[in-house]
Amino acid sequence: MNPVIFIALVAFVLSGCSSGQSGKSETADPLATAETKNLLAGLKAATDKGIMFGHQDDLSYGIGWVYPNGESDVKRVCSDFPAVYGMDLGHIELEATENLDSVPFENMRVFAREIYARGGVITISWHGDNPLTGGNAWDITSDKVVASVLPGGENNEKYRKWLDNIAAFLNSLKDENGTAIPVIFRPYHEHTGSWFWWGQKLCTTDEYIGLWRFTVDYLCKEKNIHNLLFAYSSSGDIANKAQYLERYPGDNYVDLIGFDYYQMGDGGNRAFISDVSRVLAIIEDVAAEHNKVPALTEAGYEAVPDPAWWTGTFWPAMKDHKISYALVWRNAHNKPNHFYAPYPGHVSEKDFIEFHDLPGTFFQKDATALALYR
Ligand code: BMA
Repeated sequence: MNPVIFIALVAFVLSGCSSGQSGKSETADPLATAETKNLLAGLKAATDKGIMFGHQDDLSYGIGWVYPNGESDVKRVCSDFPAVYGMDLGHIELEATENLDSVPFENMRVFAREIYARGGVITISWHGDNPLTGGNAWDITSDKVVASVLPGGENNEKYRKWLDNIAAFLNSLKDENGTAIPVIFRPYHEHTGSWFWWGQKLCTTDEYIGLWRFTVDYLCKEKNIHNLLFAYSSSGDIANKAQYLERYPGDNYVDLIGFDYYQMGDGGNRAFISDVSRVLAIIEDVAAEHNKVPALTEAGYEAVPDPAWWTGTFWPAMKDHKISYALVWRNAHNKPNHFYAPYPGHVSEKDFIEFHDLPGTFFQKDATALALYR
């Protein structure tokens, strides 16, 4: 054989026979929709350009307003929506009409359409109740909960029904043409800590991995949901790669990897910068080795009492890293001082506008320009 043809053939075979990006954007769900695959590729490519800003429940409520009376605290401050929008499915398992933070699931459906139409990114977590005790996600009175929902466990049937509710909701996220809206699903987060029923001390490694794989397989294979990317995210207490990967369910079950980290108390700015930066370096490494997309899946400083926190602490913690997004937690409207993004009149308002204007931060207008779904 002509050596040139031979080399070309070998290269073709090694690239997985694809004409595209050598399988570089393979989703955990091989049957993921084209838009979902494009989103993963788009997120990956965008890490070279900047970091998207995200906010939990951004469109649902804020300081002094509840949908539909307002729109977004972030937009009120910097005239731009976030690029990433967090939502939570807690209580959908109970067939409630509102989630655990009083957001009607019906509203989330409307928001998802709006967000997708303008090219924003949706990430959904699940603070699901404790299926064994009937308590909430933070009920850690038993270490038998995960085992009880796995196949052979007494709550497996119940858990399947819970996932049916999750599947029905995810399946209902459609644009006006009936196209499924892609979502980054982030269940069983902060599992390296022990404050949720799926946490480190509440189940074994095999049980956690079993829970993750069962959930992904059930949604993708049994319920045929194909608009999901899966995000694996630990808590911030990560010392090294081995610890981060101890309960990693495998490359075929994960698309994004991240961790959650909050600044607590005064004077914690330096610790926030050094800890976040150190753990980001760990997950960037893991992401490179496993071909996943890294992100700071939750972060913040409750009530942001530092007027220069955005450009003085938040940005320095991540600016030297190539991550997809950093999402701050919700601006509760009925829980005093429980907010993580500024609102008009807040002490960090001016600094947040500067943060928005940095070339390396992406908000909605930038995300729209990135055309992540095409
Ligand atoms: C926590 C707090 C709670 C909320 C939960 C799930 O961090 O914000 O008030 O219920 O997240 O969103």
